[in-house]
Amino acid sequence: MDLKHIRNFSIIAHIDHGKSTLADRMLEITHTVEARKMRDQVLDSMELERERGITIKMQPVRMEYFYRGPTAVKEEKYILNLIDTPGHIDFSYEVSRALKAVEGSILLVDSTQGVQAQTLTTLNMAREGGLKIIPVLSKIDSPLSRVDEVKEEVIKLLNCDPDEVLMVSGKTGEGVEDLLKEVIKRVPEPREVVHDDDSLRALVFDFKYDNHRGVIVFVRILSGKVRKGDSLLFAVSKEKFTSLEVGTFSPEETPREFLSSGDTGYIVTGIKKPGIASVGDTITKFLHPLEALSGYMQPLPVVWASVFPEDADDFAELKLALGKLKLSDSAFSFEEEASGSLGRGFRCGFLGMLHLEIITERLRREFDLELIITTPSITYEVLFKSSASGTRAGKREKVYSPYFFPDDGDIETVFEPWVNVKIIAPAEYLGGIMQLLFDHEGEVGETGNFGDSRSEISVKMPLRELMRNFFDELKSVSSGYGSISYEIGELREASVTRLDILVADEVIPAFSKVVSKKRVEIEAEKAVEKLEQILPRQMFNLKIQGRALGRIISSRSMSGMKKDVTQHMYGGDITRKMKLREKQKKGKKKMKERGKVNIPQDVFLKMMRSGDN
Ligand SMILES: Nc1nc2c(ncn2[C@@H]2O[C@H](COP(=O)(O)OP(=O)(O)OP(=O)(O)O)[C@@H](O)[C@H]2O)c(=O)[nH]1
Ligand SMILES: [Mg+2]
Repeated sequence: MDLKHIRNFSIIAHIDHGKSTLADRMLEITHTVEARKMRDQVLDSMELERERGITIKMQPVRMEYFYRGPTAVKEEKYILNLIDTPGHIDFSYEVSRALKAVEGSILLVDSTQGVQAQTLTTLNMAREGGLKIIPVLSKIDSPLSRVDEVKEEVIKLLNCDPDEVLMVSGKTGEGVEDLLKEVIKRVPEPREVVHDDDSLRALVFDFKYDNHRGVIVFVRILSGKVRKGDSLLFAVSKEKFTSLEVGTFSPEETPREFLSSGDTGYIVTGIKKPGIASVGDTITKFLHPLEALSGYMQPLPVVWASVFPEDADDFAELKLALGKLKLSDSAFSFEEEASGSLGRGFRCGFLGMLHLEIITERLRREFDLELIITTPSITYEVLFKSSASGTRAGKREKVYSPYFFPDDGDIETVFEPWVNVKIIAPAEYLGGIMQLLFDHEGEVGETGNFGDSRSEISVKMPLRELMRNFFDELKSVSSGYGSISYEIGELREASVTRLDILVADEVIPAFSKVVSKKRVEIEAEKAVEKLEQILPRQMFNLKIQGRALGRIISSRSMSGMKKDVTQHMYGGDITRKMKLREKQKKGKKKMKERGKVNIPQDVFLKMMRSGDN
């Protein structure tokens, strides 16, 4: 295919503005997906994406479209390589990577909602990449659509001509075919630097892992050609491999004879070791190595949580599972960690609470491991008193895990990251939002109008407070209309302390938490109450307590009960009953090893989730 007939573009937008639904219609118009395989948001193929109705991972797809250009004598075939991206802020690393693989981007704005915080963030990313931006209003079929008003917002935002703004409905398909034509007209064709086949340069913008075929890298070919059987080299990791297959996305992997300059596709590497393929690396021919292109910045995790196997024997299996997850999610990172009482485990870094939830859910579903997951936390920097015990005296250290957060007496100063937040919301909710910001220690900066009826608020607040369920609370005080974007800012001094939770007089390290000193009583009460509700009743009475600053500040007692695990099985299979009793025995053994109370895995998951408060 000559470059003139290739277009690479993405769709970017705030969450739920209709990207994947618009992509559905494009796939239909171009006959990319057979009618019988079509379903809503067909590009959202992960089970979790379908359940939650959101896109988590970017998804490339190759479409063919016949179009007669202004100077053409007949219709010609165009290859349209689309990358659908997620809109949730936790997954914006996906967006930034997708944008390096395209020349243009559809900026979709929901005409019932208007420009939102992530519209601005993704637009900035596209601008930084020098991409051609096509502004499009979505959901114009909806009775709630405010086309004129939102169009004005978009024109102001982009400083563009009114004619440049297109309109579509992903529901009815209106305007979608015109949009495809505009993509061909407005998005520049791919540039090619070198022509000969051996000067292969393929940018790795994503990858996934296949148990049989190893790592499959998603590439944008910037120059040269690649075939099955080629001997290739990762320019950065310097690892050699042979391509087992090359192909394009339709959207499932479809083998092709070769990929060449301008194409978006995949290469099957056969590599099964983790740590070799990384996003941002460049693939070249082994015999004609070229310099790597500029890659991607590794994103900095925002929240951390540690994961331990319930059974120490599962450690190796857990390590393997995390390695595999990392091979399908390059934003995820983990490191080995040992905590006296929880044994050996891993400290994991996430880009936000939703990212954390998705990864832990995948661990549970895809790998069938019994895990202990600690309360998520941001990182603090602690300056230890010179009188502090041990080797840390006088030092300044990062603390990732609440259970390693030192006792008050050892701390000289604690520093914590602040974030610069932007909120866009209808003006009538401003009062409620200001109260919420006050509750979350926000420092309100500039407040201005955004369009006719909305406000834009700049705020600085501790990252700790942003992670304390701020997103959900903002949604609820603004009836769902408030949107938010943020970036990590400076470090400031913090007034925080460690809150421990004790069950039957033993500290459960996974439940320890770093909280604002001002809120320590409320947080202790909340944690104890929640645990009382979700902890299964034991066979004996037990106390649940919250302890901080050297004293017990909250307490509950749970009465015990006698339990026969087989009592709910009427008659039935005696071997199954025996098995259950065996299991119970094993469970009891574990209880002894781990202390007096056996805490099931879902209790850790529930305690971890902020939304379940
Ligand atoms: N009325 C109407 N609803 C739409 C239209 N397009 C999408 N929706 C609805 O809007 C919701 C979000 O649609 P998606 O296509 O998943 O949005 P998205 O931008 O891909 O969402 P994320 O990928 O999670 O950011 C769904 O409930 C859709 O049914 C449209 O053109 N008209
Ligand atoms: Mg989507």
